[in-house]
Amino acid sequence: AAKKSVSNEQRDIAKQMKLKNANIVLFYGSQTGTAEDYAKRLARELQQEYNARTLIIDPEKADIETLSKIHPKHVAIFVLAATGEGEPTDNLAPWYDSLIGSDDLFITDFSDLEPPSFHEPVDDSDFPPDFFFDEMNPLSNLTFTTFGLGNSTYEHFNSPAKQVTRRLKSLGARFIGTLGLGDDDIDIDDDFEKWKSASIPSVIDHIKSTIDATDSTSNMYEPGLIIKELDRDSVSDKLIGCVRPSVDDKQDDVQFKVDVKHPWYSLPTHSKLLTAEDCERRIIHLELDLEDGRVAYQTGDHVGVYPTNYESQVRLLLNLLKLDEAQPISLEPNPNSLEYSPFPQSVSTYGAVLRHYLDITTPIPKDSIKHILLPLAKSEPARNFLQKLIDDKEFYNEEVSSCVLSPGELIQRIQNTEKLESVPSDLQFSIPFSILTDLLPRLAARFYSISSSSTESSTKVSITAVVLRYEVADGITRYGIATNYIDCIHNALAGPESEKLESHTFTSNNLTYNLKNTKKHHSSNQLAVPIYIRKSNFHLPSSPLVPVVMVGPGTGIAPFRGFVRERAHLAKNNTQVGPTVLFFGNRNKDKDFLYKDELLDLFETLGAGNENSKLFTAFSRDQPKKVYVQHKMLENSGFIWDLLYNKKGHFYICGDGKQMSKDVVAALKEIAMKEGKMDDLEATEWLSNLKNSTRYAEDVWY
Ligand code: 2AM
Repeated sequence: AAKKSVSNEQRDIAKQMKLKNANIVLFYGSQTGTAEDYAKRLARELQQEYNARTLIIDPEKADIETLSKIHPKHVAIFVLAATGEGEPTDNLAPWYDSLIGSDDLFITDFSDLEPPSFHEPVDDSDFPPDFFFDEMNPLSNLTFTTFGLGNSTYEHFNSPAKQVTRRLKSLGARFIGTLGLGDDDIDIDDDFEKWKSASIPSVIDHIKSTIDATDSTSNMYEPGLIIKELDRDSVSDKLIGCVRPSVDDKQDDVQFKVDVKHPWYSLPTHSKLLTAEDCERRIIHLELDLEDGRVAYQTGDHVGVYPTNYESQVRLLLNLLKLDEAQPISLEPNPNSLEYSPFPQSVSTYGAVLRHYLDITTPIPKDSIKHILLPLAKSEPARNFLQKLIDDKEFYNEEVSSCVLSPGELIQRIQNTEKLESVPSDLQFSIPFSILTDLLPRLAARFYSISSSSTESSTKVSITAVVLRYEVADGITRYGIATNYIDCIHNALAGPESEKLESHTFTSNNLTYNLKNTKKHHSSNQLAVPIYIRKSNFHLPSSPLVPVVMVGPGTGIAPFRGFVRERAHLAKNNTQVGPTVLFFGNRNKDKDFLYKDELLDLFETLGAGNENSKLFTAFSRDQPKKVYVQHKMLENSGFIWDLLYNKKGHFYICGDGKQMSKDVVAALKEIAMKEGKMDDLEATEWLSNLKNSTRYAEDVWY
């Protein structure tokens, strides 16, 4: 076999580990940043509590072939989230494809690798690893463990974590600890704790000969970024204005791409409030321009939106940490740090970082309080308060989780505790900004099911979102970050033209947003929304003749508006279209019949071409007894059965996955029993066959 070798040092895992003297490498597969954050927190714990030296690697930024070069006395930890129906995340996809698809993948030429010099070789089994190399087991040098983040209500629960683990084992890698299958449907933090107790001892045991107990630097915390304040006049406004949510790169026209790390700044062109003014919920329709179609999508895909934080939380942190929002700063990676805090650009301002890069509203988890906040506390009252949060689960729940206490509010709480006990100001709790950038996760994109049709309008994408706000305690309201930002864009569009160009402060609910830095659309000074498209498996059948039955109450209507528009568009252009059936439900016909006139029109068109194209609605709160979409399905069981069973139609559900989708599936089974004259077992089997076929698709959220 040809010997494989790599030249690119930065993509070589073993070389990067050596550079950092690391004995544990953590790989994360992360879509929205959760798995990335877990990896980061785990790395911190391994450093601070076990003297390990860790390195976190984004699989997208490393060559999988170099897994075989990891030192046999070191450990790799995979923290892998599942996305969609149980698919790998975008940043894991290239590795996943090569792992599952290729036999001859791993490097077998180790000549470019020197034996490690940082620790005395303990015995003969130390490097060079080609000594070990075994053609049949190319990963026999690798020792690893895995924690997956998934949701058991999805068909393929934690599939990436399971598949990667199985494949690495089959390639000769040694698995230690247990396979952690975190379940978001129950309590993923708890699963993580259990997995750590079961696996970390084996990890530490494996690397113990490489831990230098005398090395006091290994557990010494160094911030991931070196942040310096710059002279205001030396920095061009242009640089500060950049808002790229993630690492690296110049966007040039030759290699133009749009993905999670390279959002497209889309112009919002049109928006509409879909609910009545007196409706307790606001549901917004927002259209975004994709311009010349350089950003492509398919009906049924998802759009990721990068939100901006609202001002009250931004100002709170600026005030507590005594920072000037307009102060230009440089952010450079700290070569001495084991922290993982990649930053997309080297110049910004305190204000821009807080508005666009950091998640400043998600509560700080207990382990971060322990590893980052506690060491910063200089006063007795602060230490006592933080220690109590760490030790007393109930106290933490009360003070932090149940009221969704933001990081700024927590810092304020600490400072208030100090004030009550007259702590002198020089001992007062504060956080250097560089540490704050380690503490807080990055602000992740939020996904929405696209509610437009790419066939009808390939250069325009639309979102249908309910503006999230809820009360957590007496008078304390919490606001969804992205949906309130969308509402703010809606309000900005509704305002006068002049404001759109000149102002950069906009409002939604009681919230104010400063969107100056997102006025970045090419050379113009217009508001732009950073987005990218995520492919889904939720698509119309390729033939327009195939019957489709769609169930989408609430904002679950989103992809189906796209589906229905697409089919009506085809029908208008003289294409024959098969039965198109939609079950839509909401609370009140007069208040939240989303896209009412539009849907009635579209179904008139569809119905004219096919008598079986129908819209069914269920308004739950228009009468004393709840009427839901599944009740309407049961009322029309013969019709549905004929389309699905006899005519081999496709079935789709979109919306709430906690209860609604389960109830709809139960109704489907009931229909099979009634109309197909099946017994319980036969109906279950029919349903499971349908679910495993391409004729069934879900796009649900929790
Ligand atoms: P409700 O809030 O009045 O109970 C969109 O949210 C619509 O879905 C609302 O009409 C809501 O009704 C309804 N809904 C709530 N739970 C449901 C369930 N389990 N199955 C179907 N629809 C449900």
